[in-house]
Amino acid sequence: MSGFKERIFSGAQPTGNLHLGNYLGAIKRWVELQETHECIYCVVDMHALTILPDPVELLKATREITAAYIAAGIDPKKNIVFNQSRVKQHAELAWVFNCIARIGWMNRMTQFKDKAGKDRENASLGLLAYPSLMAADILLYRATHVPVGDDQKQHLELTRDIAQKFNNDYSSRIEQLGVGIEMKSGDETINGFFPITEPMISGPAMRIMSLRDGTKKMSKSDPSDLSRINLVDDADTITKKIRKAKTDADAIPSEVEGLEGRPEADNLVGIYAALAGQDKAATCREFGGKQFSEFKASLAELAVATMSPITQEMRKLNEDPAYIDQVLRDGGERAGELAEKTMHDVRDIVGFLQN
Ligand code: AQP
Repeated sequence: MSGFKERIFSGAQPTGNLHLGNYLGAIKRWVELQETHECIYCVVDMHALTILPDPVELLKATREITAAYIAAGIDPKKNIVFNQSRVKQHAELAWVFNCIARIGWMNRMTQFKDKAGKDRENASLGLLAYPSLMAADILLYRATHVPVGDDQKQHLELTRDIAQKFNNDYSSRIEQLGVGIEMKSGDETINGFFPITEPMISGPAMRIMSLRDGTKKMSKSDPSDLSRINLVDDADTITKKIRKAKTDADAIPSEVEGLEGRPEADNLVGIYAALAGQDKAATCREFGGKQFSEFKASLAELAVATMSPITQEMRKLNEDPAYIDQVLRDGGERAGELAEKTMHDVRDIVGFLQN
């Protein structure tokens, strides 16, 4: 992307315990990216409100998720770690984007369709507008890259659509105020205010599936606790959940093509590969011909070795809420400064009087 300084933004919702899917699909990547990029990691508590959690649970989960970020290896001094609701400009920019985005775009979002279910008329307006707030989260910091799991791909495409439409709708004003940055749009070079953000979705853990059903995403809201490995699970629980994970009767294939049409096998091989930092083909070569009982024992051992230090650190951090609150306050202040810079220009661009 030309012109814009590379910056990472991502977040997770404090809607319950983080699980292995959140860790492998997102947080592990966030930790790696802090070595090379300026990163902003958010606990998106305003998004959590779309499912109306108990207020006391929301407060608790906000602190716990922050503890999980830090325990996983995110350095809150080097990066910005904060909770979304603290920086009011998220809501302010989301309103501007609500006036840019089209209802038809929102209605097409599969996450909205899944979460609203059959009774769409009764779903909250917040649930429908969720992707518009997500676009605001990202673009408030003019983030160029967003590392997320595969389930967020459609929302990121919509973020790009919103940025593009804003840049087009206000192109002459952006030029007149001199607040744009040159960037490529197809073959053309245009002067845009918001970057067209690149999603970062790759590797064997883009979409970790439920341990009980290889066709369903591993999710915080799955009623079965056996369907996921929570970051707070102890070694015995992790081992038990992997032992009970659904599989088929065949052995592990020696080549990755042998996983086709075998969702549960594909998922467990993918989890092993992501934990071991290899691809699925390497895992198939290592375990090809072995029975699941043997593979699951190795997978459990690797999962416990990877997760236990994080779980222990999380427990320690959870006993120090004052430290967590201080991290979020400090991160909120630094995020707020960046956010206000963007929002000040946005107010000028759209024509809000602010002097
Ligand atoms: N199963 C998954 N595999 C890979 N990545 C995943 N992510 C979520 N589930 C998986 C990624 O984790 C990041 C944070 O997710 P989130 O908490 O903001 O949202 P979510 O996708 O709504 O998570 P859940 O667990 O599925 O929550 P519920 O059940 O409440 O809907 C994101 O980058 C996401 O891609």
